[in-house]
Amino acid sequence: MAARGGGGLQGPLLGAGADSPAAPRCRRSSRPWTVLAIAAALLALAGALLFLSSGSGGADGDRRRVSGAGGGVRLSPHEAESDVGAVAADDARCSEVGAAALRAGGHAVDAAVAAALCLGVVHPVSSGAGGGAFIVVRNAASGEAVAFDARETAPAAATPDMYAADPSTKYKGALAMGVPGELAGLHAAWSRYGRLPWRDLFAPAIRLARDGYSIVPFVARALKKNEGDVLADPGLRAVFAPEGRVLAAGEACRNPALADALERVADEGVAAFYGGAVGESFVRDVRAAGGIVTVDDLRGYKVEVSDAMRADAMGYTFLGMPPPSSGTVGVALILNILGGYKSLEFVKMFIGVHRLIEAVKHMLAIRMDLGDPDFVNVSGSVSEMLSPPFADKIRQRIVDNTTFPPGYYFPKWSQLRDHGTSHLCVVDGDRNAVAMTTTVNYSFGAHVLSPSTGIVLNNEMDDFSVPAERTPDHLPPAPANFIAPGKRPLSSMTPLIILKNGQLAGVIGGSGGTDIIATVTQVFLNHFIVGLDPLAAVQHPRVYHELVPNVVTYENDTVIDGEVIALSGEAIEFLAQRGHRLQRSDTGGVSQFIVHELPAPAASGGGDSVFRGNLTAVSDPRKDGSPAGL
Ligand SMILES: *[C@@H]1O[C@H](CO)[C@@H](O)[C@H](O)[C@H]1NC(C)=O
Ligand SMILES: *[C@@H]1O[C@H](CO)[C@@H](O)[C@H](O)[C@H]1NC(C)=O
Ligand SMILES: *[C@@H]1O[C@H](CO)[C@@H](O)[C@H](O)[C@H]1NC(C)=O
Ligand SMILES: *[C@@H]1O[C@H](CO)[C@@H](O)[C@H](O)[C@H]1NC(C)=O
Ligand SMILES: CC(=O)N[C@H]1CO[C@H](CO)[C@@H](O)[C@@H]1O
Repeated sequence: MAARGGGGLQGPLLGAGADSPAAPRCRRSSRPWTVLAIAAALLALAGALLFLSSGSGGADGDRRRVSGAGGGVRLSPHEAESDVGAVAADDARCSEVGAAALRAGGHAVDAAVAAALCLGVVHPVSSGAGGGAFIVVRNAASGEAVAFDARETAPAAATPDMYAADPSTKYKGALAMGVPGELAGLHAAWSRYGRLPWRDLFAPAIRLARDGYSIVPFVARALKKNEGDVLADPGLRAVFAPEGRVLAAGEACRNPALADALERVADEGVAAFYGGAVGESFVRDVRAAGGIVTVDDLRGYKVEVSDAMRADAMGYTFLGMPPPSSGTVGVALILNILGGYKSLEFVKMFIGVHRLIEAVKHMLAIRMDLGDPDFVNVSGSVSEMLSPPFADKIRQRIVDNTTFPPGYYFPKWSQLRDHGTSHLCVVDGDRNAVAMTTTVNYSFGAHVLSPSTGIVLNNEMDDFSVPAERTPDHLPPAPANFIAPGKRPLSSMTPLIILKNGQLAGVIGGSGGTDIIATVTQVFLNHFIVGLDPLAAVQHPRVYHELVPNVVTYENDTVIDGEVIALSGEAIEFLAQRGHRLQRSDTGGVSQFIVHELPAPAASGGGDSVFRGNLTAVSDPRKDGSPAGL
């Protein structure tokens, strides 16, 4: 039998078959993760690289399940299966909170709201009520797909030069905060699709904030890394360093002010934040810390609701965010560049990595023409990035035996270097789907916590370009992305819902700033094109590029649960021979992924009816997340 992804990792090469009946897949969780690295190295020797070779498709229905429905099947800490519904967040507790909403009869949106509120409490390092989000929802029965842009906006008092006097205030301190959109976005999506009471969706998050929750290793690491700033801010210190040192993994953390704030928003609705008592307290704290956001800014915040952007590539349809996200068009452009080669077999080989990197470099150069469509006309750039003939022209500029300095890719504007964030995927029993990426930009956003509300301030203003910027690439800052009141900054966030022949095929997205687009592209290719199973597709070592500096960063890291994720030496050698400069990285993107198993094309023909296949949900081991199935 052919190697099959995660199973195949240990299968044919190590002899003992994950495919043999005596070794059910569920036992994988008890195997030492180092086996993965050894297997990966062996496979690399065999010549398969970016994506481990695999004979059969990842969605071909030959996977075994350990048990039937009821409780979701757990195969590894980072994987869950269900034929009913699933949630993949980057924290086990919040995946479970989302799954509980589904069990209570909720729509995928109910689960996403409950899980996002939970993340804001237990992962304040990545997201929360003081941040913003992109939410893509597809209703299976109608096929309707809607994009909710709840990204932070520049406050009314913002100006293009507001950070000229002290550039550090663009990312640190209350002046770095954009008007938060998170709660408004959750409410807008819930108003349209939610089935459960708004209040009920808050209950788990409120309980965690009030009764306390355990700090996970990922958050403990971030606290340690930012210890100086955490101790320096009275709000952060009270919650995360109550005894004068930052909390360690396993210690209990309580945030009673956040519990109270969430309770009011649960009871009174989002108006409590957007102009009401919670918002007033929040703004008072923000202004005391030097911010310029006003209660009127909160009152005037608007979620942008539009049809999801549709892009077609490699035989799949992608539903995602329109600009100011550069993610949907970015992924589509890369896939259309790669999809134009005669056969896709190369994707499994070393040359696939080289071509991918080249496509990423071209995409990065082009996407900096994008910005908030309410302020700049990006329609020309968007249709170009989605057009196959444009991708063909770029492909002709890719050379298989070499890479080029940045100038070759015609970068006009300095790159956006964004960060932070958390991505979650939900599919419910009706096969409605949600892809949501939420963020406070940086670890702990602006490094300020509002003491009266327990909410961490975002530093999303950092995602704008500013005229006076000294950029690391010595290119001018992108004018399409300059600050203006009410404007939203360009983003790399890439929540996507994937369709095949009109049926749901998967939900995907990631965190990690500029690396998000390359992350999502590689996970997609690994599963849908190479045929790795969903877990292996996420685990597989990735490569990244930011165009400037002209360096490929590759993963070689031991993640939290001890698993080693490392690009092979042979791959590195192959890329070096083509002139790539390589640098090891231990902070790549993080991806959550749900695959909906569809019948083989020949077996389909169910017409317009919604197919209900098995779901496999994966939370990236890089952030030590766990999904939950029903
Ligand atoms: C935006 O630009 C495109 C060409 O790139 C043009 O066709 C269109 O008319 C412009 N739209 C507006 C509103 O100016
Ligand atoms: C790449 O191949 C071309 C011919 O196909 C050759 O002219 C060029 O020197 C090669 N470049 C490198 C870096 O090997
Ligand atoms: C990855 O890092 C480990 C530990 O530093 C090192 O021993 C190994 O050679 C590295 N592997 C590659 C392929 O760079
Ligand atoms: C889901 O998986 C189970 C067990 O492998 C299988 O019996 C069932 O047919 C699958 N359902 C669908 C819709 O493919
Ligand atoms: C404060 C901060 O670091 N913000 C991050 C927001 O994203 C940009 C892009 O990476 C980072 O440079 C900033 O560091």
